[in-house]
This record gives sequence, structure tokens and C-alpha cells, in this order.
Amino acid sequence: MNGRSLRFLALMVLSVAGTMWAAKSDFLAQYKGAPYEDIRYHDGAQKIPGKVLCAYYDRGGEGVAYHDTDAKNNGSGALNPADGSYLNEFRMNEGVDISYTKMNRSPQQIDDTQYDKVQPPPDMFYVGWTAPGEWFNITVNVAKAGWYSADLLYTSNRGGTIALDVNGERATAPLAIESTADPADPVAWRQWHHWNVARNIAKVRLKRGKNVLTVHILTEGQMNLAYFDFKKAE
Ligand SMILES: [Ca+2]
Ligand SMILES: [Ca+2]
Repeated sequence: MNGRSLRFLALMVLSVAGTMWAAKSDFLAQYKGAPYEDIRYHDGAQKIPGKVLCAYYDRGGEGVAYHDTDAKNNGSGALNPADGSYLNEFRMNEGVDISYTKMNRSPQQIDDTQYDKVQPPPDMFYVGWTAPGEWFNITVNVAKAGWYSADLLYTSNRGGTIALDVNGERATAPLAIESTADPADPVAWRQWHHWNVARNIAKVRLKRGKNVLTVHILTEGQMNLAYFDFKKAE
């Protein structure tokens, strides 16, 4: 290779590297979503380390903060009828489908049965009615740069995979979600309500301060995603 083609090659490499770097830094600069807030919840971006609630995905709407299969919220204002309560009407006009854990219900228990592998907290919002191709963004505030691992509180009636992006770039391999279906449960719809924790399901590298996580539903869907609990990893 002569000097001229070597210089050309060096320029090409620099230019590709530059484009990649720009794409990465541009995501945060160009991102139009914002941390969730409402009359009750106004702590700014969710904090890492700590529990990051999926239902507090960002404001910004379809195509910016999330993509959902249909514009209707099948939980808030639908399964949970609009009755003026905070729980039932939570983000009811957005496409992401949200419900909350229900305890001590009759005639049938819902989220507090013997079929839970882990008992969830009561009245906890979660993203449900998930389908492949859906995603949502969560702006987080990270105390210290480094690697973090996350446990996920979830239900899944048939298994499937999800993935996480960090600041617009895929940050994990497809993460296998283990099914929580239990044939011993005589109530068919309750296969969507057997809670479990997937320990250390994801490991991601985060910078200090603002980061945007994107949760992608890759395959199967039919999962209820409550929160990712991020801890500093070694
Ligand atoms: Ca929807
Ligand atoms: Ca959905």
C-alpha cells in the first residue's frame, strides 16, 4: 500500500469512528423525551442505583418516548375503568398499557396467590399487554459511572425475550424471560399474574448523570414488567 492509499484508509477509519461517536452523543442531544412526572410523582429522572419503574417511562408520546401496538391504554381507563382514581386513570390517554398489582380481591385473588414465585408490592404500576416490536424509554440519573446489573420484577405467561439500549445503542444481548406459567393455577387469566424476579438479568455500562434506557420487547410479549432494580456491578 502506498502512502496515498494509507492516508486515504486512515481518513476513512477516522471518519467512520467519528460518525459512530457522533451518533452516540447525538442521541441524548436530540432526544425529545423527558422524565415522567405528575401531581404525585415529581422526583425528576429515576435514580440508579435503585428501582426503575417501567410505568414511569418518559413523557413525549408515541414514536418519541415509546412505541406501542395500539394507541389505546388497555389497562388504565379500560380493564381498570376510569373512576377518578389515580390508580385506575394512570396515564390512561397514552398507548403504553398499564395496570397495577391488586391484593385481597374477591371472589378471586389476582396478584397475591400461591402461584407467585415472589410476592409483589400492592398497588404497584406495571407495563402490561406487551408485544414484540414495542419499546419505551426511561431517562435515569446515575450516581456513578460504571457497570450495573439489574433484577427484573415481572410476570410472563409464555417466556420470551427483551433487550435494553443505553443512549440509543443496543447494550445487551436478547435477555431470556423465564415463563411464570403454572398449570396448577385453575384460573386461565391468572397466568398473567404469577410474579417472579429475574436476578441479574441485565448488565449495562452507564455514564454518570443522565442516561436513557430503552426497553425493547423482542419476542413473545405477554409479559408484565414492573421494575428493574439496578445495583453497581463489580
Ligand atoms: Ca396500547
Ligand atoms: Ca402494548
